[in-house]
Amino acid sequence: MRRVVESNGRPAIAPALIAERWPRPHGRQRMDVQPIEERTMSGLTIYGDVLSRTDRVLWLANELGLEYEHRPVSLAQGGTRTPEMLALNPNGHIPVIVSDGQPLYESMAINLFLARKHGGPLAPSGLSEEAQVLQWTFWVVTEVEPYVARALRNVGAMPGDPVNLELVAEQLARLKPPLTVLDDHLASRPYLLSDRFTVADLNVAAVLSWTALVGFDMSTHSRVAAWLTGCLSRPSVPRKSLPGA
Ligand SMILES: N[C@@H](CCC(=O)N[C@@H](CS)C(=O)NCC(=O)O)C(=O)O
Repeated sequence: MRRVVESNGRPAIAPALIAERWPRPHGRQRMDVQPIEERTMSGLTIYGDVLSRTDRVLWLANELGLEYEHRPVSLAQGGTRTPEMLALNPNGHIPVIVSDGQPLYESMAINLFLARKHGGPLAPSGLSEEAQVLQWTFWVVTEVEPYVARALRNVGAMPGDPVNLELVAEQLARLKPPLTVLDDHLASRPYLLSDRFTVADLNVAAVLSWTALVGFDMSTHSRVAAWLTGCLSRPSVPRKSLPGA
């Protein structure tokens, strides 16, 4: 099988190969993941599978050097709808964290909260940087993530999901205008805010990390491609194990 492996070890797959890569019917084990290194303790518990938006929270926690307990929640087995999980997030979604006894959901809110709480170079310093972090985070969830998510839902990656490669191609085409905005922005700076990696880069890169799995051709956005490769090569990025990878 033709397969490109990104420098971070993730496979990049063309849409035409997706049906081959994730043939139907799916076995549950196809979405199983190798747990990332679990560390005992703590004031922070992260609920959710690495093959979900939980990846961005795990990445941030690793990046901040936090000790945490990771509790995988299986999407395939309805793990988000158990009484325990619904008590933490009545929407029935992951990720969820409990930080010093306080439950919190919404992946980007979690990341902004943790960055702010723990500070350091990842966090915005001052109001202007905070505004930019918010701008890029809202930007990626509104201008980019809906298309990536719709594409992912139509490549048959999850049991019961449709395979509609025409729809996938349509969603990928919609990604081009926002990615051109990002590409232009990166023409004059190495990272979104300036010259250091921040939670803004992490939030945007975490969403864009999924584009490789739906076959988006990033070569037309070379600055984004280089920046994304750099972000996803950081040792703190949680490893995902995909079928056959
Ligand atoms: N806006 C939410 C979306 C959360 C979400 O939709 N999570 C998905 C996994 S990526 C989920 O839990 N799906 C399970 C379900 O809908 O039953 C966030 O960013 O946290």
